[in-house]
Amino acid sequence: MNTALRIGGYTLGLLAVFGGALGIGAAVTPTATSAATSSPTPGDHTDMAAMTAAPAAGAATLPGGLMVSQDGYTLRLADRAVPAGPQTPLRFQILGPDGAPVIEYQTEHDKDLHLIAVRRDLSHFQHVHPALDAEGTWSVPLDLTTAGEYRVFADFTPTGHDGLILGADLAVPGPYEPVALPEPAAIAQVVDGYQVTLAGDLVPGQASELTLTVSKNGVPVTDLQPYLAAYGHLVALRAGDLAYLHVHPAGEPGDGVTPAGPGITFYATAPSAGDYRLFLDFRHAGVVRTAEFTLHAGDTVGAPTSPVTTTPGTGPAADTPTTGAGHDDAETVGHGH
Ligand SMILES: [Cu+2]
Repeated sequence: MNTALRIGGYTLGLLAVFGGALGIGAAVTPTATSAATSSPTPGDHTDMAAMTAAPAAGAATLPGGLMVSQDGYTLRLADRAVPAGPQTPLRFQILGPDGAPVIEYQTEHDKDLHLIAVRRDLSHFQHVHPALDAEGTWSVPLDLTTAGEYRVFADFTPTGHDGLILGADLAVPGPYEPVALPEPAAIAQVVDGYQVTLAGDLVPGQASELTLTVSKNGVPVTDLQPYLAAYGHLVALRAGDLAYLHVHPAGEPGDGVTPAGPGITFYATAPSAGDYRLFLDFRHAGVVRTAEFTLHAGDTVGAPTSPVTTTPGTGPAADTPTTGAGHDDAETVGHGH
């Protein structure tokens, strides 16, 4: 493919992304292309991908988790509101294009479906794995001790389809005080002497390398245990609308090159500048713990200043320690409920 065609094809893809149904060719210039993105390197597949993916590019570039229904699949919660409590059952179905509950899933990261629940102020994060019954209804208990507006995300791959992340609101009636988003910080203190340090910049619009380094009592942890087919599982949500970022780990346990710590590397794509909340689940000594960070996309993570606590630091009203909160693993650290 010559350069002109390459640029043309690439521009076409961008137009599909940015212009939606606008007529193609109206105001296309190569300059606009190069200004809008980094230029494709010779020989890569960016141009072809842009062309072939053009019809679906608009949908593909929308961040996950913002919609309750996408590509014919719908997340249907059994209840829009559930009572507060430490073990409140959540029941839901994934409805397929034919309107029937989906029963066949493709396993990703060791599970057929990952469920993330978080209060809309980005506190009270939980990552659990519901059970599926024969009728296609998923169920899992959630720790909804604290009232508020929650967002529930189902992260799954229907057999024969690309992965989807659908989101739905869940109300937990009762009085509550929203907590402010903690300031960006490069260090998260986790209970039991664990500390996690974040290095890397979240650059809007591109896969950004983030490395989270785990230590315990000041000693680097080099024997992390696989959790969900990785040495860590990272969820990143945009403050403001809880857009769910695409994140994938660099390497996996047993591939011969990925170390079991202390560093865990991910690639995360932030859809825009702004603030994001990151939740790292990692497993060590048989226990899954979570470290939380606020990261501002577009800026550099500064030198460590004052250590910032995770959930407990979000305010005196926060009653749930970050660590161990919300995992369904029996071995997870308990904390008073
Ligand atoms: Cu999961």
